[in-house]
Amino acid sequence: MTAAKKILALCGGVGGAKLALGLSHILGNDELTIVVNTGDDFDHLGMRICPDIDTVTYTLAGIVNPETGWGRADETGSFMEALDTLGGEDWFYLGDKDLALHVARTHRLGAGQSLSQITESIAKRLSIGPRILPMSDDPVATMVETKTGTLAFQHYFVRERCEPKVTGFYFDGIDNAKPHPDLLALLADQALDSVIICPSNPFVSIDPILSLAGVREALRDCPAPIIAVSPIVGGKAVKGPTAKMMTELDLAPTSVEVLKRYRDLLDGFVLDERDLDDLEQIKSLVAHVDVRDTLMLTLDHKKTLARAIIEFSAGCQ
Ligand code: FO1
Repeated sequence: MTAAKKILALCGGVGGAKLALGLSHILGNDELTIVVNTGDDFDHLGMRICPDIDTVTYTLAGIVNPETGWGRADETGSFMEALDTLGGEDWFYLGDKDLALHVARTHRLGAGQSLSQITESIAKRLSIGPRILPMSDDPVATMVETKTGTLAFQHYFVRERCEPKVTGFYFDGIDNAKPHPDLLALLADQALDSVIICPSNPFVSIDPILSLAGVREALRDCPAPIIAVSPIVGGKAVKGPTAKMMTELDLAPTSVEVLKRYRDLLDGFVLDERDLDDLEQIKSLVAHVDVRDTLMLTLDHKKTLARAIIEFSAGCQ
């Protein structure tokens, strides 16, 4: 029998959730904790919406919409149709089943439960094994600075379809938000085997987690190897605006630039096999490099990549 592992994954929405799903298949339930960005969270139509937590939850429960990567599979749209008829705000799509989660969460928050308690109880109801942990129980809101003004994240991402040109980001509430205590405890745990930064957007998915008070310091002091998986494949983001944001910020849309965001923290970096042009430069920036097919189109791909990453991280000490 092999010894139990202790793996911490830091994750945003769709891309990160794919690797989290792979990890959940090859690790035991108690071996994996997934800390999720909450900077995308917002209040909408009187409800608290937590897109990245919900994407990870639905993905691990096997009920995510396979076409979008967010929301639920086999969804219906009666609520949106009725809302539209009444002239309600319909730019943010809320399927009927998905709606139940937002209503339940908002109700429980109003009754005084914390986001992490609610997330844990919903995960249990959906028979999810690994622990899904919001980065913080305190509200943090990612704000996108653009050439045409500052936008709340979902307004930029969904309502404006990522069209405005990005000039910067900040995280409203970050100074008053405490990282979830279990995140700090895990980072200080001598038994932790590795920290995996999932292939998520470095600016709006991972940076909010790293910007919480004490998290960067805890990562620097963490005894376990820290590795990041590039969200860039073939010079493009698999999904979402990562590459577009990089270009607008005058950064080349490459894995090298992603690596530079975390360079002070990393022991290892996983580069996609389509980005071999970056290999030499990456080798000069980080101690350990692994080259893989990171596209994760099927469950088998997700499991294969997850297994390879666990093995790679074990050699990054
Ligand atoms: N993304 C969209 O592009 N359009 C939507 O209407 C939309 C609705 C939505 C509802 C619930 C949810 O959990 C996620 C939703 N997303 C939608 C995805 C989400 O806003 C983004 O993928 C993330 O915030 C970026 O990680």
